[in-house]
Amino acid sequence: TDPNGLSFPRLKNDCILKAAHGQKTDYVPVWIMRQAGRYLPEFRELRKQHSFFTVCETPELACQVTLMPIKRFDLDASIIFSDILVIPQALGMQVDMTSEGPKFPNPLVDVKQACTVLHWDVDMSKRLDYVYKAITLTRHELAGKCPLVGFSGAPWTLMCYMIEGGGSKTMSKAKKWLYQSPVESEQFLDRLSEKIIDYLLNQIKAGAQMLQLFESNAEYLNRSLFEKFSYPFLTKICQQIKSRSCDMGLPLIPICVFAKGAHYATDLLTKQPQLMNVISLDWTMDPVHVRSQCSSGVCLQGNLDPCALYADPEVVSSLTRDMLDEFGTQSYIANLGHGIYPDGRIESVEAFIDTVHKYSRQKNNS
Ligand code: 1CP
Repeated sequence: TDPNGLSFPRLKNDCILKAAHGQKTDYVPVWIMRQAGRYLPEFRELRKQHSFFTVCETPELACQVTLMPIKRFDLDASIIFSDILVIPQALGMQVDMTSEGPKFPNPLVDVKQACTVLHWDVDMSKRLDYVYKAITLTRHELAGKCPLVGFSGAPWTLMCYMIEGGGSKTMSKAKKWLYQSPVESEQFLDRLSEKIIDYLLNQIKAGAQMLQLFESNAEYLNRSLFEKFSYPFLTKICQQIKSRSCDMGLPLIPICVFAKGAHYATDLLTKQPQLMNVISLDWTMDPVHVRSQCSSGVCLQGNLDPCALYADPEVVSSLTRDMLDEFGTQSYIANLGHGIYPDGRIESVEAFIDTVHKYSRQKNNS
């Protein structure tokens, strides 16, 4: 029985949690960012009937989609079906999901407006209730097959979407805030952090067994901007989650940070293993180099190029073995170096997962 009275089926596969805590595992655990997505025909079929946010907001549908990859593949984690943009929505922003990705018809204009127009007093425990319900339902439906990962966008990445109104090649509008109004930007990021902390604690309460923070837009920063506008908030979020989980009698679960493109800061990211238990590397980062900088106790995650899944299964297996040779087989979670693309090949996904399991067992036994 978890705290807060929820009782869930017994967990049968805790391999990823062991790896995240730096404990010895018999094999390398594996999951795939965006594993419940458009590369799955059953997902595309379901999306014909329901809009993206209807799926997110309907616990039964979110649960059904979360389980799709688990039914097909031998994965060591599931990740709740949702999106990082539910936080801007909760703060009162309209988000439309188009075929080209998310679009905000009314992005934030300036710092002053952001303070007045957003619903900062929103109660995250109520407003995003559908996410927590989906998590609790999915924990039951998983029947202990593997742990359930919860997630949130990190403050800088959410700020980018809220200002740019969608994807951008440069993030120049969002970066303008950082250079023109650094103090107000920090205040804005801090307020977002508070909302994220609240959101993630509610996910733990609902049954999340590991968390991932997506700082997908770290690639638009450099070390000095990252030190000011991202790292302090990632640290604060992890610190607060750990200490408040403790105070609230919630389980102390591992946190994974994915700061895409943060080459310039892998030393910072890997120096607080008690806060940031897992550091996820994107597909351009060198595992051997990052390992050499790591404090002991840090678990690394990643980082096969999502495009490698376009290759034939034998080639994928060979690339996966090379990746395991570089990362090693302990304190390691295999994954892609970013989310899987809509045209990723199913047979290549199978080859990836199968090779991680077989080759890591073989290496551990030799
Ligand atoms: O029409 C559709 O079905 C839309 C495709 C889609 C899906 C399947 C979007 C739109 N979001 C999702 C689900 C999603 N998004 C998950 C679900 C769980 C899983 O991994 O299986 C997760 C974890 C996310 C996280 C997310 N959303 C991130 C962080 C990860 C990353 O890729 O860097 C980001 C940046 C988003 C925004 C977003 N939502 C959707 C798209 C296409 C995007 C990216 C847009 C862009 O490129 O800027």
